[in-house]
Amino acid sequence: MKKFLVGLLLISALQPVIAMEHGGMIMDEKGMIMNANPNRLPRDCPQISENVDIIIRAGQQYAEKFTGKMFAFDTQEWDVKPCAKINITFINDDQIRHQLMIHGLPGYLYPDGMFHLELNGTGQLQASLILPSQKKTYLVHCELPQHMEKGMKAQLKVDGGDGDLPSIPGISAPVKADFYKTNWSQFSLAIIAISMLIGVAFVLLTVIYADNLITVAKSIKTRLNKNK
Ligand SMILES: [Cu+2]
Repeated sequence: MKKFLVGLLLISALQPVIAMEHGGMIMDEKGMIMNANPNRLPRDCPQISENVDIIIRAGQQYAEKFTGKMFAFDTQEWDVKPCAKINITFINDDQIRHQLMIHGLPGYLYPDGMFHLELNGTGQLQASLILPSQKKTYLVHCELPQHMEKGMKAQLKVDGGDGDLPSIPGISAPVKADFYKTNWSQFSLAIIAISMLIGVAFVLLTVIYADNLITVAKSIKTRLNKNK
């Protein structure tokens, strides 16, 4: 009975630790790290080939160079060697929530094939992952509604990758191009009408006064010749 109670006490004492480890997730009020993997080697990797430190910044300011986009990472593509260990520093420069999710990873190391960092506002997180040897392009994005569509999409290539993903800002063509309707207000229509009138008037005046213009041009030419 005593042994049983001691056992029960030990299990309950370990419970918070077990809870923290559950699903490979570390979470606090600032953000979350899910499925970080700093030391387990993929099956096809005898050892880590290289250590790559990557700083990835997220924010609206990084979307300014992409027409029609609202959110972006500061870099849209990374290329690493097979079996590379990537040490990511994820910095959110916005005051809103952003994620850095990498998809398509092997499920035996990364549940749901996913590595996930998240910051609820301005802040910074650090986590590592080890990539398999396969020549592949992994999707990197923020999964908050409309953030990927509005530009928060990038790609992580291993060994040059197996092609470009669509709709990567500045890299690949969008699957569905943005369409911006023209806002035809009375003011813009008036501007167009006035511009057309000026254009027509200019042509008409040129035709009507063609003789006069030729005379003026001739007199200027004569004066210039005299001055020589
Ligand atoms: Cu986001």
